[in-house]
Amino acid sequence: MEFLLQLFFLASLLICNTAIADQITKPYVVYMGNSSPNNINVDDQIPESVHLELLSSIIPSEESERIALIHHYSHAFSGFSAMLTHTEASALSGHDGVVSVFPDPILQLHTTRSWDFLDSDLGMKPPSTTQSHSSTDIIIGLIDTGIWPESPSFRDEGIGKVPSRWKGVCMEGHDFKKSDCNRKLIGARYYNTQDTSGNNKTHIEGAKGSPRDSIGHGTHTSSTAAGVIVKNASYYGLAKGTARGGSPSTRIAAYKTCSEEGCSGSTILKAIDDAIKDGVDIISISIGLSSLMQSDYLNDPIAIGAFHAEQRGVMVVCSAGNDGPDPYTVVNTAPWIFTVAASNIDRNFQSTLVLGNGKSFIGAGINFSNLTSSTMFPLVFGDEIAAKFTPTSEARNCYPGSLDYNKVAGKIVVCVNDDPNISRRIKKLVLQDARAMGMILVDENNRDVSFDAGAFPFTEIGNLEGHQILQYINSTKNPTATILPTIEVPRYRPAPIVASFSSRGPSSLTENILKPDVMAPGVSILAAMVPKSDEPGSVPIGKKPSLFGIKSGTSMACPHVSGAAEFIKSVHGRWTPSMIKSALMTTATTYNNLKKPVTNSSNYISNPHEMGVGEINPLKALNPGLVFETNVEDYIKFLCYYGYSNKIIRSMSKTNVTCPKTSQDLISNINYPSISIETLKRNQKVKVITRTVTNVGTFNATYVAKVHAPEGLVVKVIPNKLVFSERVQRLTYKVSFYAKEAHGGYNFGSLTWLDGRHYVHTVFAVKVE
Ligand SMILES: *[C@@H]1O[C@H](CO)[C@@H](O)[C@H](O)[C@H]1NC(C)=O
Ligand SMILES: *[C@@H]1O[C@H](CO)[C@@H](O)[C@H](O)[C@H]1NC(C)=O
Ligand SMILES: *[C@@H]1O[C@H](CO)[C@@H](O)[C@H](O)[C@H]1NC(C)=O
Ligand SMILES: *[C@@H]1O[C@H](CO)[C@@H](O)[C@H](O)[C@H]1NC(C)=O
Ligand SMILES: *[C@@H]1O[C@H](CO)[C@@H](O)[C@H](O)[C@H]1NC(C)=O
Ligand SMILES: *[C@@H]1O[C@H](CO)[C@@H](O)[C@H](O)[C@H]1NC(C)=O
Ligand SMILES: *[C@@H]1O[C@H](CO)[C@@H](O)[C@H](O)[C@H]1NC(C)=O
Ligand SMILES: *[C@@H]1O[C@H](CO)[C@@H](O)[C@H](O)[C@H]1NC(C)=O
Ligand SMILES: CC(=O)N[C@H]1CO[C@H](CO)[C@@H](O)[C@@H]1O
Repeated sequence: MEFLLQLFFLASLLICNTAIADQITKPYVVYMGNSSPNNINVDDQIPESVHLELLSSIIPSEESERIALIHHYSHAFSGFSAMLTHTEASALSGHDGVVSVFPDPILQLHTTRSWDFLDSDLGMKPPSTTQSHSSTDIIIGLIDTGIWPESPSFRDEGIGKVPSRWKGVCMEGHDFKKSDCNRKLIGARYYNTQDTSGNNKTHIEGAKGSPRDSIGHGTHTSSTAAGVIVKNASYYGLAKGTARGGSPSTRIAAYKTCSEEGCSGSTILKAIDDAIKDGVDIISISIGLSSLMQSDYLNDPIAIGAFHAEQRGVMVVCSAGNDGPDPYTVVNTAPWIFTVAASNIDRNFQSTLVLGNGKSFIGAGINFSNLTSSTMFPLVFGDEIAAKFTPTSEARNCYPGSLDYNKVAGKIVVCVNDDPNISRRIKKLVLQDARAMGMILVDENNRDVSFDAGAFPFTEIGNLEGHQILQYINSTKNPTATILPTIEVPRYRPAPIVASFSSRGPSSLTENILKPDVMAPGVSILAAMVPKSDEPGSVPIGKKPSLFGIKSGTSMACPHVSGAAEFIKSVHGRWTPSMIKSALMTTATTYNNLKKPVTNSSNYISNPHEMGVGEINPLKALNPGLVFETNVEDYIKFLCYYGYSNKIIRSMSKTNVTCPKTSQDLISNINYPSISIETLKRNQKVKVITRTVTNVGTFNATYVAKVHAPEGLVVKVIPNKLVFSERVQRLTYKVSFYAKEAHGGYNFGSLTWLDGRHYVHTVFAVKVE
């Protein structure tokens, strides 16, 4: 009896809870497909009243104050965001004309997992020779944390007047005036978003919004993508050189969608809608969903916005994410997005560790240490100086609260990194707070990305060196050490190397498109920064905060590709986004500066799931010979094969499509500049893939195919010779894969078209079962 009562009680609790849960409103995005046929001007707005009417049909009239839109999408696509209960959201998703309804996600900036990594430099050689005949009218939109307009990277001397087709605005806000925009920074918008209470929109709009960047991320990415040339830029003397964007004449429009807490998805979608309407050519987004949160393209605001941008000829370049090196971590993987992985550059920062016995070790790190090799300090291992009642397993990791402060002061402390939860930055703060003299971090995995410890002596070494140092500590009564100031190692080899943090393919949504697409510099990138000190000790004593900063992340790689795309667009003004993407992909290099295959950070030859088709080479991409055009019909086919209904695709494309058949296998056949096949069975007959290339080189070119395939995988190209003439500009060929003798798992290889002048390099990834 009692048992039954309890059950009853539990059940009523549950019912109660769901009832309450249903009263709770939270922000949702309601996506309603294309706004109008593509040829119609994006100015033709959908009136707000249309969306309000839809809302009022599902929100009870006694709660009419909730009939309000947070964002209203009306230019390139239709929809809105609003505060809804779960039930209302479900009701809406069944509504005619609604494509998808999903909770407004919080997306992350792709700088670093925390504010942990720090780095430097420009990997791209300045394409200045071709500047003379290039157009200066390219406009890039950066969806990011805003911009710090005073940076020398955004000066407008020598830049012509604002292109007349620009329809954007320079919004005024807190500490941001119209006059902060100029002929370089032509537009700036911000959005009031943090509508978590959901009740009073006007109240939130009163908050002190501004396009001004207070974090530094957007300023850094903008200057990498399109900053003007600034001579003698450096980070307190490090990484000294000329800072510049990919195409210094490009105009910048800043769309601020992120704060310290992250970026609201509904706001990013609004910014994309605005950027398309404003007239940008390229949108650069160094932001993404967490790799664990991806579930569907139509629940991902970047995928939705980018689809409509692509439809209207606006290119969207995105970062791949920083969740590597595990597989299936890449994000922003829709085929209409250009997905960028991160590599190091040919510059490294080293800070040398000297032991009392005279041995020295080269570690990685950026520091403004004032120590010298003539004075040694006591050296201890965190393990030996645990606080009372603290397990040594925590002390050896230098967790907050784990160390006996009395035994830390004045010493150099060795810490290990068994658990990635506590970042390098936290450990450094722990030791700094305990008045340690310096820190030696033993960490095999993150050494490729130099950590900026500011004025605190810091170095990071691998397990092998770590073991030797612990042995030295054991071997002597009074172990001592010192950490010398950071030196910069130019012309560092090998470079590029795939950065350890860079998210890896294959994509968790479909393995029939190869992702990431390409790799670009994203480790230790020097670019404009907001000159302020975030925490004590980050600015060297007696110096002013630096105008330039060193940062790492796929966030830093993405604007390098956006900059390269601007550069190509400035020379080939009529090329579509997919032609530019193809040019950058088929000319990418898979070799490093030692003329050896590119490796990952543990020295293995890297594969296309790590680096895509390779590191971009913007100069070569100007003259690719052949390009793969992926057009809107290809993307519509993709949506069909992926399994979306005719109704959804018709709504997204405003065309009367009827999907031919639905099979994820067919995705491999859309005209993409790389090939990926999710399953090829050993006992299967050949699998045939079709591709069409467009000749953008000279007439009368003849290309011959050359295949590189792993042992056992038979790859044939039919025909293996392509003859172009004045009349024949496009040619189609087939590639067949036969796996009877192939190794199980992913097989990687390439097919290159050669005409004596061009190498049109295409990569394939085939999973054999
Ligand atoms: C919203 O806030 C404004 C300004 O603070 C106030 O005047 C207004 O009455 C509020 N509206 C609601 C519905 O609470
Ligand atoms: C370059 O900057 C440094 C400080 O970082 C300064 O001392 C030096 O005079 C500058 N050189 C030129 C040519 O401006
Ligand atoms: C590098 O590649 C090897 C071989 O594919 C792999 O085992 C290793 O985990 C990779 N290392 C990193 C850091 O990605
Ligand atoms: C290094 O600089 C710090 C901060 O200015 C100072 O307290 C310390 O004594 C200096 N150390 C040496 C060895 O000069
Ligand atoms: C680290 O984080 C993971 C997942 O967030 C968690 O499972 C694990 O317990 C954490 N480790 C420690 C030592 O806190
Ligand atoms: C140092 O000594 C401790 C205790 O004697 C021992 O557990 C540890 O393995 C030694 N470490 C090395 C690197 O030899
Ligand atoms: C759309 O296509 C279907 C089948 O292909 C056809 O029956 C229908 O008439 C078409 N509708 C329009 C508006 O073209
Ligand atoms: C291409 O070949 C045709 C026929 O051989 C010739 O008439 C034409 O001049 C050639 N065009 C170029 C650009 O070489
Ligand atoms: C790389 C770098 O800036 N190193 C600095 C470390 O700190 C010493 C002393 O403050 C400077 O002389 C170095 O230039």
